[in-house]
Amino acid sequence: MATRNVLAFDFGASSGRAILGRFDGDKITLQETHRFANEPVQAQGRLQWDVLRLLHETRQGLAKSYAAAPYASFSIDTWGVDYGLLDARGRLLENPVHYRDGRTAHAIEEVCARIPRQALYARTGTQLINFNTLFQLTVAQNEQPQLLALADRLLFMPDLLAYFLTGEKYSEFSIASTSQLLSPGALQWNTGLLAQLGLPSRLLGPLVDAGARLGALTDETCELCGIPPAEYIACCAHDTASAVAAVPQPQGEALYISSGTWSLMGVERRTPLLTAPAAQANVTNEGGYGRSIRLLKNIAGLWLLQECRRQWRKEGQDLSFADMAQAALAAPAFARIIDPDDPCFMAPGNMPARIADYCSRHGMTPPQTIGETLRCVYESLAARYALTLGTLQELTGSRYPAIHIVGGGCQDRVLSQWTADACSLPVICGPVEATATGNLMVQLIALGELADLSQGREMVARSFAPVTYAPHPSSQWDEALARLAALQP
Ligand code: LFR
Repeated sequence: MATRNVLAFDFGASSGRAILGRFDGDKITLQETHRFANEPVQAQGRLQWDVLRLLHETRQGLAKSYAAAPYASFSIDTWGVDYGLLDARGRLLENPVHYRDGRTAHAIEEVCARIPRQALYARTGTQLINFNTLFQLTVAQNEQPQLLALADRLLFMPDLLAYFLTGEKYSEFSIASTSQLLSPGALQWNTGLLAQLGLPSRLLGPLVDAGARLGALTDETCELCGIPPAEYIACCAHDTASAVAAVPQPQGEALYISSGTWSLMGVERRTPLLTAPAAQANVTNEGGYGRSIRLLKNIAGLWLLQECRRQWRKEGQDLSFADMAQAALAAPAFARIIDPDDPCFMAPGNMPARIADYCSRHGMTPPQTIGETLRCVYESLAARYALTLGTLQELTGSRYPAIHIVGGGCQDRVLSQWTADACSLPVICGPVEATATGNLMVQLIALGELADLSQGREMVARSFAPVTYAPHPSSQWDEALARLAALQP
């Protein structure tokens, strides 16, 4: 069979990449054809995405990838919740605001004064996190009513970039499902909720499923890039949904951690779970491929490590992630534990200082060295995974035989081993490029190269050899879990 080439753009919170996939009918091979920084810009009191730079880099990626190998189609995935507003002529009205911007700090309380937490959860199935699009829009409505009045269409980040390139305005299901603007598990805007909150539903346009074939590059882009008009196919436009699509599931229902800036830990289901305990645990029901439900928990993942690294670099210490893992391994074990999900770690800033401050405030000796700080973060993350495992098992009534870790974070051997130890379960790592692979796989299904998701997952399993970690449970981990549980508010 002839090789079929497809192109994925995967935008993370700190970088973006173009990845060319070559499918030979059996396996897929990946080639990174373009990588670029995605640096948010603090301006006029707001942390903002430099969206035109991202558009420019996407075009570079389209051209460079075409030079590497002509591709049949391309697709885009990004992080969730953030959006741009277009006017009636389709012009972008302002830069999209970063979800870590502080403008939504009190938005949950404001909305929940009108709709109680439990009711909001039952009507959306979405975890209550202050950065959800629903809360961002509520703040925009209060602070910039003239902006919303001018706006004609809201597009989430991947849909916005696709619109710039193709001129087509759609909202893909998985990315829309991060917004808290959908009815639970449905391809349907929750217009009743929007009306109750005084938010304009007219901003919300047609919803499509992943796999929809949505047109081709505009003449403008073809000319600028010097390439013919490739087709745009919607993948699971939410990066986590693309990653989950690429979790190989050799033994049935799998528990996964999509490990990157965030660690998203969860399971795939057919229907949303909207029970009171689910609301209490604040797990989310996001959309996946084929209208599946990703029941998952957001855990502050490698963010803490990334921010520590950034701070130490500023101070003249340039550490690789491998150096950091080694430093953690060499430091004394179980000296202190933090809650990685504490709101004090959310915004960008001096993370080592915040960790030290957190330790002091909770009666622990602050870490004195880089190694001690890292050991604390690593152990706290593994312990948080283990507590979340317990929560998910309780909520679903299922026991899971293993944990699949996918994404860049699964290359961290120390974290993977400690996750196995803390959770007392085997950890199966890979693929590292799960998000891009899931993005490419959905294009191949839409093009008829693969029959369905299970064939796609078989292709993933054939293409990327997993790395497995056997658990070494210990009473020290049990104690660490108990200490973390006691820290929770
Ligand atoms: C991961 C991710 C998470 C989402 C967070 C913010 O990259 O997409 O799934 O909760 O970023 O959008």
